[in-house]
Amino acid sequence: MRLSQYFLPTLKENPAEAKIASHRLMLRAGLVRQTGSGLYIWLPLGLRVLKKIENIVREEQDRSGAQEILMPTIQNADLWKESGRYEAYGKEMLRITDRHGKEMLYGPTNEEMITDLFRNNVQSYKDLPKNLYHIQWKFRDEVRPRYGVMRGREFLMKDNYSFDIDKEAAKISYDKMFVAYLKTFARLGLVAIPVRADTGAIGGELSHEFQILAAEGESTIYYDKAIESFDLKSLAEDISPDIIQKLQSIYAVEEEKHDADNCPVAKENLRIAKGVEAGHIFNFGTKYSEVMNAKVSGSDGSMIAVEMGSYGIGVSRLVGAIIEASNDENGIIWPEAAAPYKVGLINLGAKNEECTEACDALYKKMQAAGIEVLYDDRKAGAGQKFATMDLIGVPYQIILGPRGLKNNSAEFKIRKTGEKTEINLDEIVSKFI
Ligand code: P5A
Repeated sequence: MRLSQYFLPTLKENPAEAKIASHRLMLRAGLVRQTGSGLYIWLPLGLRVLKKIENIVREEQDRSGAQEILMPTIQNADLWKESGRYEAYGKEMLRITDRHGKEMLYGPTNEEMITDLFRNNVQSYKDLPKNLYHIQWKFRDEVRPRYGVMRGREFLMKDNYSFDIDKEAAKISYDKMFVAYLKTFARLGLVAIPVRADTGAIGGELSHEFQILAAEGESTIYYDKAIESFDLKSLAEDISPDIIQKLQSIYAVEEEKHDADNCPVAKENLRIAKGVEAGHIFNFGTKYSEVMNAKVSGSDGSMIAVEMGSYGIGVSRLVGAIIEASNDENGIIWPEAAAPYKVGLINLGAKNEECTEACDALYKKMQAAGIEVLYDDRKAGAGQKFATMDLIGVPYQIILGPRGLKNNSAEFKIRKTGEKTEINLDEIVSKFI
């Protein structure tokens, strides 16, 4: 993409309404624009990041054996009346009436709809286990939408739902998702601490939140420093049952659950940190299957209410969470996996014909090699170009000017460390593939 043609409205100044780094930077780097309370338009650059994250989430879901479906955003109120949550959900639910006077709602989550899908289509224990997911926009009329996309009213969630014949099988499904989450966050370059959580509006007994450590996170978590020995950022392919068990039993809780007098962790081993809740998983047994009559026939012919779980990742929240965990005074620092582009190519001699020709040729070569490159071909000053590229935060920069061109070389800069080296023009493409 050529920056001269890109719809990238960046801001020089910090927007007054943005209180935390990720919100500020998402506005300044032209990722999103607000269009109403808790409502955001995703601009080209932001949408690329959102899609990258969505795809990583999808790949790990598919790898876990979950199957993708797509349910609508709008739901019938009837199903929620059946489960008893229509009243219980309260003001956070956006209620809508259609032209026939039928009560509808914009889905804040999909337990009811999927339980209905399941009971209408699965009849036997032989068809279990099943695990279905979708990646779909949700709406929650939050009391205080804030921090940009981190607590929006409309937000993108990956949510899936598991169905099992008994508690033992349900725990296996829970653990599979636990592992899928660890892998997802590790691939995004994040440290996500599994924290034992309350089940709130979703209900049930067993639940973990995945908290990403970030200085300005909304949650305060208390955890045993032993968790640091797990190197959550670079988890290996196979996560053994032993590791799952250890991670699930290590002390890690939210502030409300921490009781200083009865804490099992010695004071010197206790860590207190701020976090962003990026994911939340629940095992809620037969809470929905009982009331909604989602039963299958067992091997002896008896009807059994299925054991269920639900699992959510805040896909749009993750964009903010990653920035929160990875930025500096100059802007965003994207981990490669989530970066909108891998390389930023800066033409320092946009008014110099020879230099522009060389940059154009390099840009074409990189594109042909499949490298995702953002090309700053604007007729602007060097300072402005450096600032923009740093603000956007692509992991690598290639800076080419008339002087370097004489030696057939450019500058190669790593955004994260600021480290700069010289690179021969002929070696650039192979560096990135
Ligand atoms: C699990 C999947 C659920 O809704 N039902 C289906 C369960 N869980 S949850 O914890 O309430 O939400 C899952 C994740 O969604 C993100 N999230 C949000 N993101 C942005 N803005 C919001 N207002 C918002 N609310 C929830 C979080 O990442 C949460 O972990």
